[in-house]
Amino acid sequence: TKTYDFRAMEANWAKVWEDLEVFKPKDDGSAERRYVLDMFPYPSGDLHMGHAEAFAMGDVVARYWKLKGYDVMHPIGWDSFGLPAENAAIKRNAHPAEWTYKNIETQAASFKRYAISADWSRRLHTSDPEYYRWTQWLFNRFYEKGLAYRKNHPVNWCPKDQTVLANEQVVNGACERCGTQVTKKSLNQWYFKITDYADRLLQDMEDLKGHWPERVLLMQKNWIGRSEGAEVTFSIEAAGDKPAKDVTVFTTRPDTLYGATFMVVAADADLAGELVTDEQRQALVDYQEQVNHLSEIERQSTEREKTGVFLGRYGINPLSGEKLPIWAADYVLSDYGTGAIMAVPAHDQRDLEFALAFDLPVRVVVDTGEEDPTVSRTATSGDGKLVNSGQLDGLDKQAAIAKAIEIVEAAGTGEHTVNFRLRDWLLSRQRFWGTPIPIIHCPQCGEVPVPDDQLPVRLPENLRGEELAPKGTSPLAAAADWVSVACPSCGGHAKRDTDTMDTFVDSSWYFLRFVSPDYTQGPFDPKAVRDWMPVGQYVGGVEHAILHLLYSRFFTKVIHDLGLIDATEPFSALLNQGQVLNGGKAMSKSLGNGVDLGEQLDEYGVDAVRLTMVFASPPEDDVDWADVSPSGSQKFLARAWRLAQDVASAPGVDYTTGDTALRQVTHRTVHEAAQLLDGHKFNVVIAKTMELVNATRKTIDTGAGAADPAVREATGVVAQLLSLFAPYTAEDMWAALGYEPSVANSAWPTVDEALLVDDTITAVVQVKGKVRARLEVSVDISEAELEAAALAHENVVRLLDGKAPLKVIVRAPKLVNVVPAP
Ligand code: ANZ
Ligand code: ZN
Repeated sequence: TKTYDFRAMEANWAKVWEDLEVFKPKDDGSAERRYVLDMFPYPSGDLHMGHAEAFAMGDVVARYWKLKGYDVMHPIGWDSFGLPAENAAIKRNAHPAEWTYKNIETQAASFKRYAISADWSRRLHTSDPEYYRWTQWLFNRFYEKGLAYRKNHPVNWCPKDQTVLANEQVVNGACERCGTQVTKKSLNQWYFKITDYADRLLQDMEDLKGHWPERVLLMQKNWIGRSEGAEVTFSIEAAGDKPAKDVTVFTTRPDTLYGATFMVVAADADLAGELVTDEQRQALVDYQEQVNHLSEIERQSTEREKTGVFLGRYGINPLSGEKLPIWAADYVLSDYGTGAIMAVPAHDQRDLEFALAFDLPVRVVVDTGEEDPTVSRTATSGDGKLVNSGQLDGLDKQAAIAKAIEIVEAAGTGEHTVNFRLRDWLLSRQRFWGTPIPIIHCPQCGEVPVPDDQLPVRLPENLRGEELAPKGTSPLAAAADWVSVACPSCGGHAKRDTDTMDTFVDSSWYFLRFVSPDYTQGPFDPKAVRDWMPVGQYVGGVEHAILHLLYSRFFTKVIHDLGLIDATEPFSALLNQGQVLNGGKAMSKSLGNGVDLGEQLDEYGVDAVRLTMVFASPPEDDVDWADVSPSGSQKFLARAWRLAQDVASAPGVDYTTGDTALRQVTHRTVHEAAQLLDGHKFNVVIAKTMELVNATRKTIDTGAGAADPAVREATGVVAQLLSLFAPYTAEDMWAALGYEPSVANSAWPTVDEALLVDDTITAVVQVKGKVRARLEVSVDISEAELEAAALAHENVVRLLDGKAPLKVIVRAPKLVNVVPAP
């Protein structure tokens, strides 16, 4: 007898699928189209356990939908620009493309072995000129709409490494790599105006509710950070030769205006320098120097002691007329709100800490019934009655907010405003391995976009190793031949922009390219987009909950507004798979608990590894590899596979003559599996499949026997269900049952409702008081279902003779009494 040999199966079926192009969508409108997408991989070395999990989950959905009869598109490609390739190239004196494309080939081979049901004909790489040509084309459209612009922005700068540092790379004010004190440097950089879309990005999340994980929606909401409040203007008294001036603050709590005891402006805002008196100027300059060494993260840390300097000036509270000293401090950010605040220490914790540190007054204006903040060192932010607040006294918080806004609006000293935490998207990178920004800087004409018919602006191919290292400017600046170019507008000497785009730009529209990856008339074929978008199921890690998803949503909206697509959201449903852990901890080199995917596949086979991933827990949960048993999965698969070897009836046999008990298990399994799969309870489907395997084995060994039609039916269903999780084993079973490949092309089994009925009862149907029919029904049949079944019975139909009954009395599940019309 044959034995379960996963290696032979893998060698055999992978090739058959490829030859048959099983997973290429028909794309002819003969079936409803559905688009399943896994977040595309970054080509860092070979696939790892994390890929194995994520792609196993996405594949369940793609294969399930295909069995259900949808025309499924499930493409694959690579997010292939980015730093690791560049760093590897610098180290090896090579070009980043070499490392990148070598890794892509390795991963592609692994994905094929892993039996992802991908349409390989749609493969794309964001670092291909054929792809980034259209990334640049889209940049041009954004530019025309005023959605791509340049501005100066201070960046964290390491003077020794001559490089820009991300906030995360600044540790205690020093460069993470070399320990040098970090400074701020102003660079002219490109931005996308995502803030123009803040409201829509927030609003449209309503439609994603129930289809996206709640926590992702919450993270996006917080990131967008809509705040309602007021801008209130304080007039600043003249001091010495400094004239009077207005300063506007943003507050979400205008009700606390009477509790303001000082004002604070961001230490790094120009305003601080404009306000400061001559006596205080040196103190401010020293303080600014100190603040310069901090990253944004450090500045916002609540752990740090509050620091600041008095600017020597006073502002007048527009409500109370009180004089408030003005300070500069780093806990107020220059790029949020107006960069200036009124400080209300009794009701704002940061202000309270500052007040306590500099001995400034604390005045309670909302009586929350809690302890005095000066004593408890805790600001109170809850509701209560307003006190010490003139015309606001006695109101509660909400009413006082409304009243205060009314007052300042009437006086012309303030207005209701909405503020967003979301910042514009800084897309410039001073790095080599990315999409070049298609702009030419001309001394005569200024910024000139590279004309569409001259795209792509290709990366130079002659740079190697150290030439790619950042030197304070983009490495592209060193490629003199490349930089120097004729101005498209006047023909004079001009220079290319030397920044490349954040790789998040590449991944913000790749789902649109997949619908027509070879299209040359534009970034995508409009018809194909209409046919396929939006993505019906997107699958990927929660680490992309904010940026990638927000940027993709932004791109989709802009492209919609350009009139290029109908969709306004890219992904109608999102599934975040969990992580693969080992021993309860994320796998890492330093912990030495990494598990090599290749070794697992060699030892247990692709199917056993995939089944283990999916069986371990619901897809959203983490999988701890220390707690699972790929060898157990392998044993189960062998057991399932043996059923197909034992089936002793021929294809085409009449299942209805088979063993009812087994048929009931089979049909119930199919029925439940569909519901479970729709609800992403993949692990439970596997458990149900295991039960079906057991029931089938029992029928073969001690019941109706291997020749019973029910055994063939059940085994076919096992193969179909397993095709979602263990495609090689499933295909081999399908072949053993005598069917043509591929099981993936078979149809989802039709459920015979009668076999779902668990406990049945005989219901009596009376017409005019006489028993006219008996129905076998479920004990829990509803009144409506029973009535419908009774009225559909041929005897009842005949007696009613086409007329509606006068009355139907239903006593489910036992009796229906039909009173015909006279
Ligand atoms: C007075 C006040 C009283 C405030 C109170 C809060 C509580 P969100 O909700 O995040 O929008 N703020 C305004 N601009 C700021 C800036 N550039 N940097 C740091 N803090 C700033 O926060 C709005 C509140 O944060 C504003 O309301 C302001 O403090 C502060 F009981 O004004 B509030
Ligand atoms: Zn010019």
